Amino acid sequence: MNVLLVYPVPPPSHWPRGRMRSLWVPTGVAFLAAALRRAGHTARVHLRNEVLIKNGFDWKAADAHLREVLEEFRPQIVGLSVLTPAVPESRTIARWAKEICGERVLVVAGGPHPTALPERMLTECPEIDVIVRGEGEETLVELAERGPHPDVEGIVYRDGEQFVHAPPRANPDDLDRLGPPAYELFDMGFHTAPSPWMLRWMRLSATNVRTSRGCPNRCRFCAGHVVAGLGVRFHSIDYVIDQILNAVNRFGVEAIHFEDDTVGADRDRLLALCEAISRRDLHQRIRWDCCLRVDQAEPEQPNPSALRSNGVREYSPPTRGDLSIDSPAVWQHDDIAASALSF
Ligand code: B12
Ligand code: SF4
Repeated sequence: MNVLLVYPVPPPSHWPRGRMRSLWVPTGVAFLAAALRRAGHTARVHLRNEVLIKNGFDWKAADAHLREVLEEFRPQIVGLSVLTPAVPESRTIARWAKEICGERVLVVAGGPHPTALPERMLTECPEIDVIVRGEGEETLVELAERGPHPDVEGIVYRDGEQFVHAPPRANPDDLDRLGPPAYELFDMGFHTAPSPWMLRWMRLSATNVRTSRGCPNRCRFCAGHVVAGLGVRFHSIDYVIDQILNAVNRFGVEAIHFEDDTVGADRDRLLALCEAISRRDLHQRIRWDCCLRVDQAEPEQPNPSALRSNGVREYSPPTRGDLSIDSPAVWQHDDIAASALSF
């Protein structure tokens, strides 16, 4: 089956400080594509932000390009990965999919927004047929095989005027078996182009690697748990080292951003990761950075010098450092942003 995975882009009003510059490989899409390929399907990915960055933000050309991909690839399934600000664009893309590929194309939406509000998303976007809630690798593969059915765990869909909620699907514990991400479907030259936005303000060739899913905390503003659920699940250290080696040897990166929700969830495991990086001499070859919760960044926890000698570019104890505030409402205020950065 041909499956087109589309990553819609939020409107410019939601781009941090008015600029779209993300070079991240979207991990969810990359894992979904890998699962589909393992199951024998033909997957393609289409990242709207990438197309826009590459064509100088010519929206008309970007729209025409996606419509051409739909014409030419003729997917049986179009999967949309949806964040709340990208809902209007997701609806437009779902409409194009139906117009171009016919009513029989199955339009599926997953990601934080549909997971949180499945009925609302189906009501607001009548061209979307099915919602996948939570982590979607297993659900999407089963959906491709069986179509919408009340036994396909993790889906919500319409049946006439009613919504059918299949039983929820537990997020997988064994993360290694879901990887590696389907890098072969991405333009990795684009994603690893030297950029100051991957590792704070250093113009390095870098990529994002995920070592875990989920977080043990519940910060009030954060929707991370909506998809990942309670607690944290880890990739094995061997898997992470393989991913770093792959990024260094295959893509030639100089730096890694560990994109976990919070790498400090388990201090001993973070130190074990540092040791494994040193054992393979990777600390001589790459720089890396990551996000910790502020209260995990006490000077002695984990030992900053252990991290620094391990290739960490920036370690910021709470008394002098980089306070991460993940809220557009806050970042719109330059004075707060500036004081956060010099905190
Ligand atoms: C890494 C990250 C980023 C990175 C990289 C984003 C990227 N391109 O991948 C950066 C820093 C660039 C970023 C930017 C933004 N982000 Co962000 N980001 C995250 C973070 C921390 C992790 C996402 C991730 O990789 N998860 C791991 C993978 C495995 O999970 P996943 O992506 O959710 O995908 C799984 C499922 O959702 C599902 N799924 C996803 N899509 C689909 C599609 C289909 C068809 C199916 C079947 C299933 C499915 O299956 C996937 C595999 O299991 C989350 C927090 C979180 N923990 O979710 C916030 C989060 C997703 N971001 C958020 C926001 C708001 C943004 C921005 C809009 C912020 C802004 N104003 O700029 C931008 C938008 C970027 C864009 N789309 O262009 C919000 C979304 C909230 C919401 N209501 O939708 C979150 C939840 C954080 C929060 N504030 O709570 N982000
Ligand atoms: S520590 Fe980070 S990922 Fe965890 S709940 Fe807080 S903001 Fe979300």
